[in-house]
Amino acid sequence: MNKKRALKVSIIMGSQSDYKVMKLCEKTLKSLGVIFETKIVSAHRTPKRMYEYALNAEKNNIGIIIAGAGGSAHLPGMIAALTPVPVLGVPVESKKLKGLDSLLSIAQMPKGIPVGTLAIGKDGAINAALLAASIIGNNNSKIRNRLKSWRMSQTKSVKKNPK
Ligand code: RP5
Repeated sequence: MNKKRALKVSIIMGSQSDYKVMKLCEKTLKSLGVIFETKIVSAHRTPKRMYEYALNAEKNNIGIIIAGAGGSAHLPGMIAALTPVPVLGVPVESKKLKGLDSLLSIAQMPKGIPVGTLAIGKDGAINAALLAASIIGNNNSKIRNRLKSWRMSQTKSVKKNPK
């Protein structure tokens, strides 16, 4: 790992079709000024790409990986097995089982290889980005302060009355 450069967040997804959900990670990280990259890496369809990506994650200055996948969602767990870089998993909604398959595939990791699992779909994608920013904020006061402001505006946006 290159200590002089700021650690980036790496957003990966199993398919182009996941991007409609995972682009919310990009939008959220952008709004907080967090450096990120985005790639398609599939555990099943591009296993060699996945292996190379995970083995080079530390060297490529990646501080947190956000991995989105749907259905039999092995990507986050396989990546976590190949690198010590922390992995946050976003279960993408699947056509047949509405993402319950994705959620269970990502959350039910055996002890020893953790994946921090977020909610299914768009909420999970946004929260993965917020969580990544809050972890990076431990060593980056600018990001920490932007996250505090983000939360303050969220609080202000909640009306007192429903009408
Ligand atoms: C998974 O299969 C992907 O993460 C995606 O959510 C799902 C369906 O992929 P496509 O058939 O849309 O390419 O690997």
